[in-house]
Amino acid sequence: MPAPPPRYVGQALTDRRAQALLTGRAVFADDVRLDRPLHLAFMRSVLADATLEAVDTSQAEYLQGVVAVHVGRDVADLGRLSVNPVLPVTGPLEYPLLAGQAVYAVGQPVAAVLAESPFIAQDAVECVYAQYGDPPAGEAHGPSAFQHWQTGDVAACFDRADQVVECRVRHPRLAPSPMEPRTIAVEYEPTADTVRVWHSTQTPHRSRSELAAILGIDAQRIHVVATSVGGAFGMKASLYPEEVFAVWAAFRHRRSVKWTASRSEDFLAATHGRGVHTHGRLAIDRHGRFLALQARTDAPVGHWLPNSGLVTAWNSGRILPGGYRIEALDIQARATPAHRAPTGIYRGAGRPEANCLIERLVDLAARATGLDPFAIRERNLLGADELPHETATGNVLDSGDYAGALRLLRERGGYDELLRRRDACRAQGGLYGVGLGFYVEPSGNGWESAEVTWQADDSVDVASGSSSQGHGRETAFAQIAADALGITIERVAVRCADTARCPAGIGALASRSTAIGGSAVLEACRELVARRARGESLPLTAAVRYENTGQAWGYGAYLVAVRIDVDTGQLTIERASCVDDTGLVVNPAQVDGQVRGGFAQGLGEATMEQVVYDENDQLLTGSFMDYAMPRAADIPALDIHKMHTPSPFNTLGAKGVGEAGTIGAPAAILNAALDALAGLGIAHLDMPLTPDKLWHAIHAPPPNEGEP
Ligand code: SMO
Repeated sequence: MPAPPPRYVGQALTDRRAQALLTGRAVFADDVRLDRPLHLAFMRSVLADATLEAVDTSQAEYLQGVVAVHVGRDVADLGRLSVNPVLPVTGPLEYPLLAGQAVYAVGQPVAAVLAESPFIAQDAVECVYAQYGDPPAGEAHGPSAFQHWQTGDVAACFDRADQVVECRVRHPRLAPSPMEPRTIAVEYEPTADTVRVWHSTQTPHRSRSELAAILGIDAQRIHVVATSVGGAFGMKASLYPEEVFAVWAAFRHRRSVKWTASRSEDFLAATHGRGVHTHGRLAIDRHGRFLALQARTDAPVGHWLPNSGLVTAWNSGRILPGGYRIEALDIQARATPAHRAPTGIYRGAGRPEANCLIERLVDLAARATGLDPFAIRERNLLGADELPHETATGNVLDSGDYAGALRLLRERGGYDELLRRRDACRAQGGLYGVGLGFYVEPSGNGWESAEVTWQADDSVDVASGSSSQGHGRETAFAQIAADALGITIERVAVRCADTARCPAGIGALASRSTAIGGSAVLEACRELVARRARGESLPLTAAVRYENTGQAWGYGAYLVAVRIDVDTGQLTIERASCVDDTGLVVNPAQVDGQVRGGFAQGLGEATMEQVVYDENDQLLTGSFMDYAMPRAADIPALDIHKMHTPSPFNTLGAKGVGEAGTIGAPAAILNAALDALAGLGIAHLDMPLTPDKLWHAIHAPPPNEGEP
């Protein structure tokens, strides 16, 4: 039976959960009321690199209301977190819940207090004393990783090149900063000796399986719920030592346990993103064609690796050379440990790093050859007829019309008009720049599942293994199911992120959930339609484990015009537009929301956000007083345009868009700012482009800042 024409897919329906979320009626982990829970607080290391000689808990234990104080040896024999092995890794893969013989970063948990109130727990933390000794000799403690991709005769290409351009891009280290910090509420059930865990996570099923593996218990004893999660951005993709400790403590003390990180605790000990340093050289022939790319990327890692702790380093290398046709490649990606907070995926997760490097090089190539920034990209991007295209770094770019996206952006973004404004501004001595950033966004690979039941009363229950943290997944999946089954959407109920009520799945990360999780829902619904057509009667259930046949590569481009105030160094975005090809769009309001949110975070990286440590690896940006986040007033209007080339590699045809803005915006803003400053001989600046940094560059360009 052919599917009926779509009625809901493609509609900008309001998020089903918007009312509850916006009026404070959604239940987040910290809202969960438990019966007499123990409240957990951590005493954390004040040093980045030291031996831990002794921890004195006696005074803390003496306080009324303190139930227990634990130190490293109490939890030393537990298992380790598993790590996605996208790069070969060397060095220690330790995962201490509480520090053992040494501390490896400021903020690392050293002791844990369990008390009858959060205030007593916090007071008791002040009464735990650690005695530190000299750091163990040697290099930074932690894992490292390296990979080298090579194809073609790179040296020969550089030899015969007409021009070679070179640059570095250093990404600031960023704090993902979801509205809701890390939170966990563990309800202990004494009869069965089981727990129900409300965990603010992107990966509820993995949270359950990892908890079971680390604690060495049967996963049947753990039920994880993550139905309301207040943002995550990659920071909640992994399970934290503090969270594992909370669950361990519930079993150990046979009591419920609650822990909610303070904002400063998240700055200190939740994962950071970016911090990647990249360097590249691009060889160009006399027609402005790219011959070879040599690139080095170096991503920081902390002393322990989250599940996706190698993904940023891997993506920063393997996504090169983006959508460009370059025959000879020499790409090295490295992950290097430091005595700092762990790093993990943060919205983009290596995609901005790869794309910013190539887009800076392409802009320098345009300048070197005298070609227009649009023209040189169109000349070198893979053509629609060249896709699917397999890259030397092991990717298959699936589908799209890259040059078409640029043509659309050039026209809709008013490029010619922006150039006229630039000329007019410059004629009056102003600093005005126009910048372009093309990007590709590989979305996640692998599987998701769905269980769809068509009830006898014609209502439908969709249970998905995927999840969401403000994405509106329940609405999008209802749209997909209603259309596939040919019923009204009100009859479709969707549930996600509950390990007892949903089939296993991965979760919401890597721009994967609609493409893969949505395909699973679609496949299950199609199966039901086919079975009904064969005469089976209701109720009917279809359970599908769906695996895509390859990654969907969203892509697009951002065009930004900036003005920089000569007297203050303040950068103002005069105009911003984008074209994103996200394949099939289920809900355009959700896609626009993702694009705008990603743009805001991309602008944050480009212009203000930065985690700063001093020379002793002490964190200097431990609160929002010191770490600048973009506010609504900082974010300009963004003109969004779309293209719709379906991905051939998943049933739905959708492509990821969750990270688009964080990838495209920094490249475009950086290119625009350096276009504005080109007349002053400034060819290089590191993000974030703060007024202070721009003012100093304008008024006293340091002699070596023009060199890569
Ligand atoms: S950085 Mo994302 O949540 O895969």
